[in-house]
Amino acid sequence: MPRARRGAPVPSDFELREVELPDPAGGEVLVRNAFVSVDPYMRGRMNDANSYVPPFALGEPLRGGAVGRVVASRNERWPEGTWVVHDLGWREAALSDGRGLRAVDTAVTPVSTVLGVLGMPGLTAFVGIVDIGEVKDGDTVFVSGAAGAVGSLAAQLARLRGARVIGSAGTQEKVAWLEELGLDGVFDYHEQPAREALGVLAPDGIDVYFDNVGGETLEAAIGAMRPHGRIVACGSISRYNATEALPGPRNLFLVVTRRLRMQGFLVFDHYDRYPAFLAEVGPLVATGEVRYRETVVDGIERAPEAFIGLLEGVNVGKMLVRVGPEP
Ligand code: NAP
Ligand code: FER
Repeated sequence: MPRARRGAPVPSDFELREVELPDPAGGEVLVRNAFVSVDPYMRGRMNDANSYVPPFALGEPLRGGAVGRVVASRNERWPEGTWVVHDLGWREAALSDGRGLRAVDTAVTPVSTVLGVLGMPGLTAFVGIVDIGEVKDGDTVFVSGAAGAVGSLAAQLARLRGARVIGSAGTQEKVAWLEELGLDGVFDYHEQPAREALGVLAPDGIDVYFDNVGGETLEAAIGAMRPHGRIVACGSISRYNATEALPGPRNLFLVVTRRLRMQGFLVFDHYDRYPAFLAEVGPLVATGEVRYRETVVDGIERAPEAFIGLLEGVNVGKMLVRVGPEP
């Protein structure tokens, strides 16, 4: 990435570079990627600001999730032919010292799923619904960004726990898919303000709000919360490209009067839940009881376009870039 960015990213923020990779040295493996991931958090890492992870370094490949096959190995733990998920990001091939690799089972579900419904976004949905939101039978749950990677699983997991689920998304195609998934109420936030839609779809209020977008939708959800409700603060994508600090929800005092709990979380703190998540959601995905969609863009040179598109809402489900052969 050649420069830090204010506002929406543009193609000239990115540069495609061809480099020769050396053969693996002792302990190293060469991974040929099939898919690289584009995720909303990457926008934050393009700012010149430190968080708990450093920003992307200028001139270096963008780090992030990717899945590929070990094609040359000098590391006994990761023999040639093994499929692995790793964090070396946007490239066709990567040299790894073996640290941070996780083996991928290619037998049951396509490898792409380890970056989406069975990967980081999936775990985010699981932790948010189960651990943070404590969704239970009879709850009314509202999920924004409901047709996205995180949101579409969050909505389905809430339904499977016996909740009545309302979802919002940004296009008619997404609304139609969410209706097909059996959500109890769906609206397009471009067509109808969230406050109005929630008044119609959840006239008795909501118990849990799974927030992927922030902004006006968050304010509307706070206004619709029932006493002792829980707000799962997962993301705030409506502000990721903002060039100045935005005002918070004007009705935040309702947190006090309605005794609400609003809790933020980062999935990186919850990888101890990965086995429980996979045990529950893996079989549901394999049988088709939980459904997922992916929007796939072909070619590493199109990763910037995929990322910019993700922030604009081009994707249904998980946004991925295919950069090499699948199993
Ligand atoms: P995603 O939902 O698959 O893709 C992003 C979607 O955001 C777009 O498709 C678009 O859909 C929507 N969007 C873009 N601009 C918007 C706006 N101004 N207002 C409302 N929606 C907008 O991405 P994801 O990976 O599943 O991530 C979803 C959210 O979870 C993001 O906020 C992300 O930062 C957060 N997240 C948090 C964690 C964590 O650890 N806390 C982990 C992963 C993801 P529409 O067409 O519906 O607008
Ligand atoms: C995300 C948005 C933000 C995310 C992580 C962050 C894993 C973390 C931001 C920070 O630490 O500043 O979607 O997903």
